[in-house]
Amino acid sequence: AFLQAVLADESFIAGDVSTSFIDEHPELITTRVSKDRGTKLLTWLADVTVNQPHGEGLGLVRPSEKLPEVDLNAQPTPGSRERLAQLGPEGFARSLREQTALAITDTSFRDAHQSLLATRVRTKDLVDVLPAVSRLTPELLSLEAWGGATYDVALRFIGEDPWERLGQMRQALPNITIQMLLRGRNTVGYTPYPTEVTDAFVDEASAVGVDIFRIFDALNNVDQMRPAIDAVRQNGRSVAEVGMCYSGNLLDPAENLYTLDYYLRLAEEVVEAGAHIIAIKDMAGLLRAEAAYTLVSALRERFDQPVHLHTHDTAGGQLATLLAASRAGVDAVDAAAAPLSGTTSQPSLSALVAALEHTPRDSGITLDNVFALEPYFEAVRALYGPFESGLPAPTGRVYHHEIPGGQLSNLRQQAIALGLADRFEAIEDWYAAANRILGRPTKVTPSSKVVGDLALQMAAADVDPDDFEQHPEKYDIPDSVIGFMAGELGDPPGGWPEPFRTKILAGRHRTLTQEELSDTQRDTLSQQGRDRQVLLNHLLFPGPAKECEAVREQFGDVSVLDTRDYLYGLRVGEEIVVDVEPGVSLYVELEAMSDTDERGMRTVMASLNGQMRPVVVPDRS
Ligand code: 3PY
Ligand code: ZN
Repeated sequence: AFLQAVLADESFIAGDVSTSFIDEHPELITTRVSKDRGTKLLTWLADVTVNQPHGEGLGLVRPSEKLPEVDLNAQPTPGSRERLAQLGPEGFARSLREQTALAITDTSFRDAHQSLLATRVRTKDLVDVLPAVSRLTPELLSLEAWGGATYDVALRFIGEDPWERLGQMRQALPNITIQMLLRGRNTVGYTPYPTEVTDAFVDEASAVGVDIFRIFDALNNVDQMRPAIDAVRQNGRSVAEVGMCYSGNLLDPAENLYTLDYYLRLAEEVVEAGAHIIAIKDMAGLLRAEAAYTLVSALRERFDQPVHLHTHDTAGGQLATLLAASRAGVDAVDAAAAPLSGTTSQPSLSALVAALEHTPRDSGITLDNVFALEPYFEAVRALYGPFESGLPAPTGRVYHHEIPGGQLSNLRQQAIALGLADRFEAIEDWYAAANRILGRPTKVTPSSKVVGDLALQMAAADVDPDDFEQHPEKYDIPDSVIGFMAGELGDPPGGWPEPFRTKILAGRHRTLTQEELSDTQRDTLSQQGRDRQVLLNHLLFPGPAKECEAVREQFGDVSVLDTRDYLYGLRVGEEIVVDVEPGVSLYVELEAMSDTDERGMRTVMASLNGQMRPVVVPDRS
């Protein structure tokens, strides 16, 4: 009866339905809401509660309940951040090279969830644990916490502004450096941007919170990285870590491209371009233990810069690689919290810290403190279950197809979409064939996408790769492949595959038009602050930036919601507390839900700070 009364209520009936936004965003709900923040958030919660896009989320624990007990009144021990401020980037790199302890970067905040959970981990889950991390593991070299796909995904899928994420992480982590992954001239996108954009992006990222920039180019072309390296070096306070993407197996006598010599020559260019730190970026997890020993020994013998090793544990053996590199003198390595480690992610931080304990290269990190943080990350992983990549165990097939960690999980999802879920090994074979046909380029965003696009195209049409290579003119060719062959990503390390390239490009002309920046845009890019951040969002990801703003307009700042509520909605009788800002909380309780009416709508009765608020949402479930 109460529901009936509410349904008849004037104000409820007046809540008309806006359509234009919904036409573009059918995934979003249609009720027009009052402008107040609580009602907007309630609208999001009501929609998720009715439609359960990710299921009920039964039995899931809030990660905040799993935070270790830490005295938050105690100041965190000074760490790498203070060291960088004191020594400057050159001195910081020198001290890294001189220290005996193996330095460790924790990737749980970026690459680990990019590689396991489709980059979906939200700001709240990243920030809430940082006060504990800063006090329990202050010996970490850095937290890799920004860049790569996180920028795009925050705007596109999470309704979050990446700059706000960075600022919040910075505030919560005063003593450990924050590291980001920068795709050279592509910054955090998929195509090259003008130098002004790179400069502004790096300057803004550094001002808001990034200390160490790991820069790479998908084809190991140092010229493509130079603007980013220059931009990082320019401000005098940031560290330029320059990556060499690793492919093949340098110990294999049959390897004629990605040899030790190749990497030493590349390292020379990287150092000459101004790298403070040399990174080995093993994005697919191909670097075997003994090869790591050989490569790291040679790099440290020839160069003064510290060497930082990044790998993915796809085949399951990469702890051995980290330890072999450690014996060869590698200065720093990457690992992830155990619950977010393994397979397409990095090796386990606990296993690494334990392996080094009481050895000359003891990391200095307290093992008990590392595993004290694990229940939190375990709860986070469970919460994001719907975004799991579906790789249940290590796979040795990576040595054959060389698919990078992040892409392997993506491709599995794409295979499902193509109806080839039960033939993933065939997709892997097509990927390996595409790799060979395209001349064995290094494969990492965005060159990995080119190879993946070709593989999926051949898979969808069930093409014989040899016939494709001989007669590409007979087949549809993905745009990205034509662009790649036209040199849009630069020259690949092994040169161009001929006559394949000539056949592909015959009769096709592509002219890349790059939009000119306006004077106003240039002006905005020259000054640090919110306007510049918003402009960068729109320059890098025009569509997603608009979508994110539309989500904000309709639902408010959803980043304040707990992930369990954000993804799975409310349960009848349960009260949740939403801290919208320090000192301001909303108390929300779901009282009842109506059945679906003849218009396909359901009314969610919830109380907001004790007041009943009916919200009507379309039932799409
Ligand atoms: C990215 O570019 O996002 C990567 O993680 C590359 O390895
Ligand atoms: Zn990686």
